[in-house]
Amino acid sequence: MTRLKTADVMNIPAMIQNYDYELKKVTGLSLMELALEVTNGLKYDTQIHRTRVAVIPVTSGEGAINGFSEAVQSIAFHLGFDAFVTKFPDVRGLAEAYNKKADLIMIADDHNFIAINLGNGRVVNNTEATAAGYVAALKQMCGSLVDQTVLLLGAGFLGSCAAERLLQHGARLIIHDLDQEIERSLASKLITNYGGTKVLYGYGITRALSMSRLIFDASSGDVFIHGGLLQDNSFVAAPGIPIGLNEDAILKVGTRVVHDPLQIGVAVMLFQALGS
Ligand code: 2YJ
Repeated sequence: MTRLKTADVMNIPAMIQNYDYELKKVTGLSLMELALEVTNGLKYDTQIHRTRVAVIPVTSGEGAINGFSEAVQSIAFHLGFDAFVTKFPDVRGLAEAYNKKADLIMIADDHNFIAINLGNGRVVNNTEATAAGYVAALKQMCGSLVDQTVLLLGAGFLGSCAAERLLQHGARLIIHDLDQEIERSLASKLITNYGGTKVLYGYGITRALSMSRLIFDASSGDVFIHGGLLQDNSFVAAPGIPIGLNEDAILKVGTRVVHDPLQIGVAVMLFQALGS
């Protein structure tokens, strides 16, 4: 899992309105509408304004990331939550969150980023929420995933969460990972449940790209897709950091791409934690 850097998150608070405007242009849905789409059944209501969200900085491992907690808070605030960053990190921050009557806690170390709803006990994991949000974004961009071939880049935890969701939406998957053993292992697991016509693997990146107009980039490796390999009219959902497209490919895909460091994942976490 890629560790976020200050440069990835520092502009999120200042740019959140603009980000949402662009997201709506690309997917037809605002950040809130996308998160509500994932948590179908949940309705927006004034409960959000009454929900106090405490973001607690964590210094363990590689330490707090300057700007991370403020970025998470700004996303929650933008969505209408009553969000604050605790003055203290770690266990003192947890005590502060309880003392200040937080309803929902957001907390991340180097391995896990979770939301905990103290009222209903729900715990939501950022990776699962991010996968769900980006699958919804890809579906929105291209209309429907039913019988569409999606190239899934990266067969780690993010990729495997996305794979389940993509298959549940009726897509056919081509799985690609630089590590062939990881690729084979995810594909075999999915084939058991969804069948061999729905899950393909072992094609190599060039052939896989020639077969797929839709790309879900859950990789966190080096840039490896060049513009020449992308089909015309491709759609890319890229939660992986950094994005696996080089400059040519980014130019070619134009506005048909969704990629951010935190916004979609955090929005979906918040709404999934609220529950229906
Ligand atoms: O509180 C802090 O500032 C830090 N402990 C935050 C650590 C953030 N964690 C990561 O960057 C992890 N790799 C998980 C990020 C998930 C984004 N999809």
